[in-house]
Amino acid sequence: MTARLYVVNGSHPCATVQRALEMKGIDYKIFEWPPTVHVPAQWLLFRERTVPAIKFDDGEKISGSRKIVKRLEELRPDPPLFPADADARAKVEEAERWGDLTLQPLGRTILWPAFKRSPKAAASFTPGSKIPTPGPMANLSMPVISRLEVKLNDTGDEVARRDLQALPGYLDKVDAWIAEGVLGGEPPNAADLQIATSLRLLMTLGDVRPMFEGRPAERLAFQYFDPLPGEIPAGTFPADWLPA
Ligand SMILES: N[C@@H](CCC(=O)N[C@@H](CS)C(=O)NCC(=O)O)C(=O)O
Repeated sequence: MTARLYVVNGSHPCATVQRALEMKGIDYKIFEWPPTVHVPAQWLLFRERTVPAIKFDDGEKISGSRKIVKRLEELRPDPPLFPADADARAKVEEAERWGDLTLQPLGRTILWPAFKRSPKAAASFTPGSKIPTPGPMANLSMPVISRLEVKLNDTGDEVARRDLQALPGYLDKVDAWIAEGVLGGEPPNAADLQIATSLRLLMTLGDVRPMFEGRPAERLAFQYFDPLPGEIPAGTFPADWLPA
């Protein structure tokens, strides 16, 4: 079995699926879209506008990180990404769902307004890309890309400010799941893969990193993944937007 995974550089749910494919030992190739181009292109190919999406060699197409991971689990049960015990599985599924629906959006609602404010941070993210983009070109295009992405993701300064305030509460939830043993085990489960990639992306923000310091959630961000290339400098957001 082989697959083609459609991604955008830096996308956290794409990294989740990539690792799941690697754990399952499925051969795959990456197709990387430039950001914003992926929206109409994905719609044409998958009838959904988001990445990640996958096409298997038998023609099967799936869009959405949780749906893809679920299908990978059916296709290749070993190694398992969900516990065999029903109660433990329900907890991992709950954490995975929360990671997708509640935590994952912050990687967009906070990051895109940050890029709009600090477009010159774009160059620092290019080492992660398969599309060879010179740093100055990435910086030049970021004001336009970030404006479009802010619109596409229904975000902006007010939303970013609200979500920055919500983040410590979300990190408390992650810390509690780690203490309970739902997250943070070896090998990672589906919820670890979903949540760690969002934490790692948020930690590219210099304004956000202090919120993680000394927390179990900080360890989880890099337990299964290397740090993401990219840095949005501290001071991008006004100090009074950040939680005390
Ligand atoms: N929660 C879904 C959605 C993923 C998602 O929103 N991906 C972003 C990139 S990180 C995207 O493609 N956004 C484009 C859009 O919203 O139109 C998943 O995990 O697959």
